[in-house]
Amino acid sequence: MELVVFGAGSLGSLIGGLLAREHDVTLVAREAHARAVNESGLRLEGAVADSPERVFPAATTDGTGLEADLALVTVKSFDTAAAAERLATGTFDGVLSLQNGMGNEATLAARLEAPVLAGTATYGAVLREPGVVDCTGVGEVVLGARAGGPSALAVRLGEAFAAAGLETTVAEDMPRRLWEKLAVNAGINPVTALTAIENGAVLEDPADGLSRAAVRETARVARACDVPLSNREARSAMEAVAEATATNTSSMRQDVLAERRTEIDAINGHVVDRAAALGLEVPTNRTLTTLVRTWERGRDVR
Ligand code: KPL
Repeated sequence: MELVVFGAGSLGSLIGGLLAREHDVTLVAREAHARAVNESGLRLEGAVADSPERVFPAATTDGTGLEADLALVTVKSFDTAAAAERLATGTFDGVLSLQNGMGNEATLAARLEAPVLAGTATYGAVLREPGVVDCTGVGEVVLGARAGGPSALAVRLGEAFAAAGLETTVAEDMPRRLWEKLAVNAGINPVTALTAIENGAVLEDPADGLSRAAVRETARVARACDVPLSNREARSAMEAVAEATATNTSSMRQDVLAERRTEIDAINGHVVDRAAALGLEVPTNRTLTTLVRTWERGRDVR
């Protein structure tokens, strides 16, 4: 299968690198990373291989006019519209969003003719340097039709992902899965970013109360949106990811450490916006959102 990974940062490089074990992959990446991959391949380190492994995807900085069976979108949520404009100049049988936050699939679908699938990924990844990606936790990719229900394209992609050794589930309840992942990110990402702790520490005193409250509020908003996600299910999902990635640096903490804009708007900010539209109070998500936005404004990265 021919695949394009649009947005080869940490997660995109890891997933793209794993897919390149089995498929023809092109990474759309920043200049230094694309140059390193084209010159020496992509080095995969950490939990996905017994010893570091080199794979050889193609890499480019230009995401226009590309052709492939699938475009995998892994850009930050605030770059989704710009990515869609460039993807619209290419030809794909399908597009899969593997991004954090809510609303990415709708942004893509509004601009693209190809069918858009939804996905979530809980692999931990850190781009150590151009051409080197470290898997800091083996997770899972879940993908399926964005409105739920069966999808032949999702089954085809699921088989392609599994053939490359990725832990993959094809799901028919993607709206619920997306809200569950949103709850996981709402509980882990801003708390780790604001307090400089690793993911596992959100389960310990004194951070645990804050994380669990953010998760509980997110599940409540999901239910108000007719998505059946109980507090217990959301909390177990967050605890499972925090345990499985206990020593990891969340993507939002990586953004804060690198003084980059975060995905707060599409994560806790989305919970706050949906709650406001429904007349619900989500004080923990509101406070976390305000704190991270204040940090962003202070660094001039908004
Ligand atoms: O999605 C994540 C992220 O870091 O953005 C995980 C590691 C799953 C939870 O924080």
